[in-house]
Amino acid sequence: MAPFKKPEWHQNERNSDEFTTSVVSGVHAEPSMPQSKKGRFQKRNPSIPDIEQLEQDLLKGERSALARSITLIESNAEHHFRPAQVLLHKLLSHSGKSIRIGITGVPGAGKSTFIETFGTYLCDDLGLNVAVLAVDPSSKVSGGSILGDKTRMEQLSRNPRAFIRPSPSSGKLGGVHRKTRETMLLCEAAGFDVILVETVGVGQSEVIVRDMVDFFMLLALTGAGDELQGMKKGIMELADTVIVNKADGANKQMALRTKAEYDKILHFLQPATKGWGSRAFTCSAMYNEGIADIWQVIEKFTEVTQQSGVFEERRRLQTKEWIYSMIMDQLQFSFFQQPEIKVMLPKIENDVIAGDRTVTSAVEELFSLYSKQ
Ligand SMILES: Nc1nc2c(ncn2[C@@H]2O[C@H](COP(=O)(O)OP(=O)(O)OP(=O)(O)O)[C@@H](O)[C@H]2O)c(=O)[nH]1
Ligand SMILES: [Mg+2]
Repeated sequence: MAPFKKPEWHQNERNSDEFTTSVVSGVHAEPSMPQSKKGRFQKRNPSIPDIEQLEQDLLKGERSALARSITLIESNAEHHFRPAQVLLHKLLSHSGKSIRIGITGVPGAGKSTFIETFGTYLCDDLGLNVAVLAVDPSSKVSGGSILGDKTRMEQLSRNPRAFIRPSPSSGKLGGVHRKTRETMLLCEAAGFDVILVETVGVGQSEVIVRDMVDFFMLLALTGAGDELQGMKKGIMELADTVIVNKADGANKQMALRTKAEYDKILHFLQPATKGWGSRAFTCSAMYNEGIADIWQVIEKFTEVTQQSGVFEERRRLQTKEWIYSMIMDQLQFSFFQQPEIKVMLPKIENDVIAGDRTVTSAVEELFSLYSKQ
């Protein structure tokens, strides 16, 4: 078994912490809220956990505290929104110290099997703590989409160093995007070294995940040339590596040929990360072959991009982009929770549907009501 080695990014401070803190405190949180007010707030809402206790337990790495914190972040209940932001604000300075890895690929490419094998390797052979998250923008029902995956990650889900969380559902208090990013911060504060984010379902999840991770990998299948042609060039342009999975048994030779073809394509594409030449590799998630090599590629990537500053630069840009999506969330939240809007919206909606007024004038009236507040 390889000796435990803390990855280098543990020693690096995040430049963007300050940036994030100011946004969160400015828009959402009330870090200086007096004790008495907090007490009253909590009495009125018995479903809100004790935030300070939660913070302490989470920082100790307690799984139940992490799970409860994520539930709070994911909640679509209005009275959970602010306490969740207060908790995040408290934890921000403890976040940012993991490597965030996104994994995409067509259904059946072996993403879940790969995460099971790769995650187990990181936990057992390298002694790292691994959190697995999933992003499924189409998910409307909480916890639905990855339940099947938990059974595919049976070994990993029992590993004391691993934590697996299903994709959150979207809701009016912010989409999957915000919830997954915030969950990532919570996992980091709880001491996770590696965060694996699997894209679930087909759609725009690849772009969403690319925007929240440091390293993005595309898991591919062996296939004939035309299959490769059919592959969306856009997705290959996002990938820091292409891994041809299922390189085992009779499929192995074909996998090596496919890898060579991907290498040729990658060579001509704009690099996904400045200063990093994306390359293709093969592996067998099922038979645990080529897995350690992939980790070495990720370590090399981290080393190269941290030295060049590209790593931090990407995180800064991602944080900046996050600000805008949080502003949208907050605007939406404050609009729909305003009492006058709540009263007027159904009435105006009916008028529009009945053909008594135009959508534009209806929205204009709602916004003038909103801006009077
Ligand atoms: N031979 C072989 N089979 C594999 C390998 N990896 C995965 N499989 C099989 O491929 C099938 C799909 O694997 P999953 O891990 O569920 O794939 P996925 O990409 O997560 O699929 P979705 O979640 O549906 O998008 C399963 O039957 C796996 O057992 C591998 O390395 N070799
Ligand atoms: Mg899967």
